[in-house]
Amino acid sequence: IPAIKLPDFSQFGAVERQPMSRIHKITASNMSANWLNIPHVTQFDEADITELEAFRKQQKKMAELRNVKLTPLPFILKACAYALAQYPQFNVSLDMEKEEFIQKSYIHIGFAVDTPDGLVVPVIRDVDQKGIWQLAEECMALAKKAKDKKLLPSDMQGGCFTISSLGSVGGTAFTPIVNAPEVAILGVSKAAMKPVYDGEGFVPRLILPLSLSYDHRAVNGADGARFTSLLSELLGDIRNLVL
Ligand code: CAO
Repeated sequence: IPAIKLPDFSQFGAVERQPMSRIHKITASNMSANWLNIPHVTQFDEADITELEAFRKQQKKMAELRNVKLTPLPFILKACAYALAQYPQFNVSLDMEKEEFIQKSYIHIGFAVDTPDGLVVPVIRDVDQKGIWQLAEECMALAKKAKDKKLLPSDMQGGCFTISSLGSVGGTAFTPIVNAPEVAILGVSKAAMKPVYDGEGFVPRLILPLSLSYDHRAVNGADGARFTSLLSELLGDIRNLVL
């Protein structure tokens, strides 16, 4: 592809050059490769998390006793694990040379962590087999390790799917880039109170925006919509997660 020619910026005003961090260099190279190799589609959806949020708030005392921070992320991890089990076409990698799908029978999910040095994606193993408290503990421990620059290569390997949560920051939707060799990534934006019609009138409900990008070579559009509909259903009533 044609390179981008840089002008001499100093002709426009003062500038300063800084070397990229190692993480920035790796991220830049991976993002370009993923963007150029993967035909992306992003499916948007919403989940009504009013009840989930009430439940999460009820757990505040228990969270303090356990010394963990319980955010929506462990619930989203659990819902994604359930959806990956239900729709295994999202839990594959593509071997285009051999023209084969590599189907995984484990469910390891990465989550993007924003650090001063750049973006890293630690991976939680066997999310389907873990409870919410354990997931909350592992999220906290891995995010801390990431921010302290202590992640080992093995902490970032083996992911089947990634969650990029910008919920604590803001935004209504975005189009995340698939983290190859995975074939899908879920972007989560900030939940907001919205008026929802319940058949009789408008009621205030807490709505979580979801943005699922997937590799259209591996997943078709109908499955993309099925996957986010299931996530919306699971997060709308987390009792579904124990079924
Ligand atoms: N909507 C509204 N509020 C949300 C939310 C959402 N979707 N997700 C989290 N929050 C709230 C949390 O509940 C918490 O509030 P309380 O203390 O009142 O409970 C607050 O936001 C802060 O949460 P957090 O950021 O400490 O924890 P988290 O589990 O949401 O996220 C982590 C952890 C590591 C994912 C996050 O710190 C992070 O790094 N996010 C950035 C990821 C990123 O950069 N993605 C882009 C990648 S592509 O460039």
